[in-house]
Amino acid sequence: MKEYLEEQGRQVDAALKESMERLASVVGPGLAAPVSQGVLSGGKRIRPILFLAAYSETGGMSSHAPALAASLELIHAYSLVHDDLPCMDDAELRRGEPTVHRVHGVEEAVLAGAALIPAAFLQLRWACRRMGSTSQEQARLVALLSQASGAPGMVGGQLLDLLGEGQKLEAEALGELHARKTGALLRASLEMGGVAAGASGPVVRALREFGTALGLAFQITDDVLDATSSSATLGKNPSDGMLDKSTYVRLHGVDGARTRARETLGEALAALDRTDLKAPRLRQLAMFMVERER
Ligand code: GRG
Repeated sequence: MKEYLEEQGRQVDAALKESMERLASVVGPGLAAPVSQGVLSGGKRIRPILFLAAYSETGGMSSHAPALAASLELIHAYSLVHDDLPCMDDAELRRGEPTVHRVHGVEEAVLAGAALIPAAFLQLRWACRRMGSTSQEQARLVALLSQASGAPGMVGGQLLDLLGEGQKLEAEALGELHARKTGALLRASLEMGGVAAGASGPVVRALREFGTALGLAFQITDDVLDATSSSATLGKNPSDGMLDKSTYVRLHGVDGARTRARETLGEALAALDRTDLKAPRLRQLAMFMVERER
């Protein structure tokens, strides 16, 4: 698994570097540095890796798939740059380094994050052309990425998160918040893998169900890590307690949240069991996402 993650990560990083070179030539030196820091500062690359696993395990064969996968990481990178801003989580550290606004300034970080959103869609279009995707596939991919990243997904989830600070959210409200804030982009990574590979409707639906449960399991694990890990391991300062956020650890305790994460992982795997999709890599990735240490 370690070698697989490293190899997939290298392919994604190569596609991201190429994407950053193209972007640097249009954004100019003032924004190239903060944009690059946001994108190329490491991270697990879990969304593009999920895309690539779903793509290959549903029959996709194009060597340009990492370029399409990169579009998901560009959206993820923008969300982290903006999430760290003083008006959001006001974070000092991300991936073991000072955050983009601490290094380059708040205005530059706002603009760098904003530049990454259209860049992600241009990256998607660029990759689709190289992969020979049909116009119908391209339209579905654009719709999936838009819904996952916009108000119905990540941005709407972030609003629920801000509104929920200082309140005790119950399981249902917390579930909706995370299904949108974190779950939507993870789920879209899987669905987009299936769509790009030309997978059948039932297979894409199974990926969607798998992604829905996996997104939740990933977030519960995130809450456990925030409550139990150090800044050195996480590469960021644990912040849920300080920001008075509702979390699964608050609802169930650390052990209860760990149990809930494993149960939800079981629900994710069961969604794959209901199809004839064996998908060993997706299963391994799902287990890694719940057992991870950072
Ligand atoms: C528009 C100003 C403005 C703000 C919006 C959209 C948004 C900011 C924030 C989205 C919230 C968000 C950052 C969700 C993701 C939560 C999460 C679990 C992040 C960590 O993901 P990992 O563990 O991180 O994959 P790495 O570093 O490995 O990439």
